[in-house]
Formats: sequence, C-alpha cells, structure tokens
Amino acid sequence: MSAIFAFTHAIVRKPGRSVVGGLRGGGGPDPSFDGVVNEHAAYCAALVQAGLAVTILPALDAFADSVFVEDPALVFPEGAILLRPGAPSRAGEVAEIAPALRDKFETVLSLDEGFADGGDILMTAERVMIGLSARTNSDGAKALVRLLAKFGRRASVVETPKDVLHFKTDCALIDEETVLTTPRLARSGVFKGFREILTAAGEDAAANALRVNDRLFVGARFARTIDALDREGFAVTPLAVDEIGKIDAGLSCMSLRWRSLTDA
Ligand code: CIR
Repeated sequence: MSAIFAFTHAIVRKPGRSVVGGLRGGGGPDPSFDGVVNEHAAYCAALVQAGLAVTILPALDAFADSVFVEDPALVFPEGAILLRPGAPSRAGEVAEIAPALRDKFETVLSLDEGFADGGDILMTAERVMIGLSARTNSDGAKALVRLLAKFGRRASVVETPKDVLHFKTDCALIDEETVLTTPRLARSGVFKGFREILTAAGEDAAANALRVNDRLFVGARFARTIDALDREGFAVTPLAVDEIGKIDAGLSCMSLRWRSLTDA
C-alpha cells in the first residue's frame, strides 16, 4: 500500500450540541444532534478498525463546526501546519486545536496570510493540490505553498468548481493513481494524469470519501457509487453521512490523519 494512505494516528473532536447550527450553503434543515453523535461514533470506530490510534478531543460548544477538525490544520509525518479557516465563525478553531498538535508534532508551522481550509487540500503522492474556493483564497494558497516547501512538499493551486464548498467536497484520492470525483470537477481537467472514477448520477456527495490504510470510507447512502467501487476491488466501509451531510460535510472532514515517524 502506498505510504500516502498508511496512517497510524488520527485526531477527532466530539461534536458539541451547537453542531446543529453548523454552517451550510443551502439553508436546509438542522441535523439531529443524536444523529451527528452516532455518525461520529461510527466514524471513530471505523478509524480504530482500520488500525489507527485515535485521539478524541472534547466537544467545543463555542464553535458549531469544530467537529470538522480537518479544516483548521494540515498534518504530515514530518509536522503540522495551522491554517486560517475562511469562515469567520471558524477562525477560533485554530487556537483550540493548536495544543493537541504541539503535543503530537515537533514542528508546527502557522499560515500567517490569507485564508485556507484543510478541506481544500488534497494530498497526492507527487504533490499537494490546493483548491481555491470561498474558504481558500489566493493569498492563503500562495503562503501555504511556501510553508509546504519547508516540509519538502511540492504544491499546485487549482480551482474548486463554483458553489462547491471545498475542493475535497468533490474528490478523494482513493489509490495512488486514482481519484473518485464528481463529473463537474472531472470536467475541469484538474486530474490530468490520474485515473478517474466518477460518482454516480445524483450522488455527487459520495466524492467526499476517505481512504484509510486498506479501507475506503464511503457514504452509505450512495449505493451506485459503492457498487462501482466494489467492482473496482476497493474495500469499502459504508458509513452513514445523512446528518453531517445536512451541514455540508463528508468523510474527510471529521479527522486529521497521519503516519507517525516515531511510534506506531
Ligand atoms: C462548514 O461549512 O465549514 C461546515 N459546516 C462543513 C465543513 C466540512 N469540512 C470539510 O469538507 N473539510
């Protein structure tokens, strides 16, 4: 298995009651708190099942979206980067997650210009793709490219389709050369050189999948996309995303994952 999916550790944060007021683009209904708690618990269990040591941070009621720990930071085997989330209501999540990252990583860098959300960052074997979106702007992307270079990582800046929350709302790297992507993102031509598997019609939200070691987490309600991935030989773990989906989230958003260089 490629090192890019060989994770040993993850950080998650319990959802607080305020999660029912989480940000959403479409102005749809609130998720149920118990439903989010159940989806989060099943997700954490799946990470453990996939072999990861999972650190669970306490709920933070002051930040409705703080369960989505992917957005305020980036983590690599060599260190972490504190980001600057593009939604004003999420800016304070960075200071809240920083102590946990300083505890786990010797090197923790900080983005000091512009805005960038972790949901806009796709790691591939060759480079890091940074999607410009309503949450990640050009100043943030350029500053992030400079920080990534300090970790010896090449990066490129790409466009997220209009009206899509994050770049990874619409894609996931599912093996070293294959991306699961929505047709609209595939059409942009951004994945030249990759093999593309398209989400089934009406199942765009299936694209926010997550490869963890030999498992591929996919939203359970996306039956036709799951069938296609099964046929391609992926070891799919279906996970419910009905409630977190109401606040524009999917399966990458609820964890930060990395391969530790010092302990397994
Ligand atoms: C937000 O709008 O920030 C949250 N309601 C959803 C964040 C999803 N995060 C992600 O895709 N990485």
